[in-house]
Amino acid sequence: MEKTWRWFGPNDKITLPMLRQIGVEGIVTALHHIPNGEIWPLDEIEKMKSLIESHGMRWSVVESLPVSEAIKYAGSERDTLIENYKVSLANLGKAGIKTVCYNFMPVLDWARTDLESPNPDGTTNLYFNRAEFAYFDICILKRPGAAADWDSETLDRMERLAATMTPEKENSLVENIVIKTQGFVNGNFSEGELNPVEKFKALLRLYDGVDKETLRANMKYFLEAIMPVCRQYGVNMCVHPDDPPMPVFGLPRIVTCDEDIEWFLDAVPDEHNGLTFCAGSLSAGSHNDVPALARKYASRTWFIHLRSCEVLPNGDFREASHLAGRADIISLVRIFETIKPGLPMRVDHARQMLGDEKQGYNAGYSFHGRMLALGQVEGIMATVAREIQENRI
Ligand code: DNO
Repeated sequence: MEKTWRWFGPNDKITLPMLRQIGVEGIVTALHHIPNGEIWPLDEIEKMKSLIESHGMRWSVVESLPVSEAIKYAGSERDTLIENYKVSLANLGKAGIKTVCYNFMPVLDWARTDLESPNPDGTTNLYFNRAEFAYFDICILKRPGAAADWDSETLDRMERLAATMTPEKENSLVENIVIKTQGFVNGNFSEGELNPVEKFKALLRLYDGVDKETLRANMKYFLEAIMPVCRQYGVNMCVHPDDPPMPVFGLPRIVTCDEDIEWFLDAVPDEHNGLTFCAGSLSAGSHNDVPALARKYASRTWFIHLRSCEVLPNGDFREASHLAGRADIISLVRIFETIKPGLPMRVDHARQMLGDEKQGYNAGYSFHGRMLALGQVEGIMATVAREIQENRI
């Protein structure tokens, strides 16, 4: 696997020289300054590429070239937006950047309720609390019919939580779900948003009447439209699984499990239509056997996210260490290195430790925590390389 790292561009407090020192080979980034839906000009792409190369690394993967909401819900501007997307893909292909990660999640890119959940050793990590998420859905958004989407155990927990809620706690829940996890990856929301809840509701309304079948049809429409450009320039698209891998806010989700992955790969059976194997998102669903999915879909995978979740008996999930949790990263490295060696891989959502929490890094993108995780994964990679060399696997 190629050791890559998600870097948020020249404003990232973690600099390219720092990444070079810790053994990163490839950079995963995007032109974050270009608004969603607009064309990525070739000269801007070349500028970013040269900057990365001047520090002895390469621009391995684009994460993300965002798919605008109107493409997902099939708004009137969809075809114009797809044309822009195709030009950006062609420009990336001309510059030699051939792996593009995107997602097809309506409204919300990923979701957590707590971004600094404390561990006994003094580190913190991300956490998804079902009762808090249900509270946001039912009591803050006041989404019609929301209660019917939650199980009785979660609703009981939510009632108990409601009794202890304060305006400050409500506010931080909104910040975590709508702003802090979204602002840096999703053009829908930004820091300092005046009325995030109203904006969120307006976005949800765009999906009125869009069910799973419709969203699937819209994804197929998008993929079929861009495949000719991908073939012409050798660009590999890799969709990121939905995080968490289950429906939220009554919105359909279409990349959550084996059947979903099989569906979108078969719907557009072109090798350029592939998967970002995000072990973390997939392991957050107790329905997913992550190593089995890796074995089945390695050949259509173009990019790997290594992290691992632990699902608790009440359905909450937390990010585990990269050596623990449901993902079984040791098996995943064996599977990918034997079936499709050399894919770009980045560690993801590591803990905050040793002062990370004071740096204001994007949620899930600490420095020390990710560096430790990368070291752990490097150890696994070296062990697996030896196993392969000695014909032991
Ligand atoms: C969160 C990330 C996602 C991912 C996008 C890809 O930490 O894994 O934001 O980059 O969903 O489009």
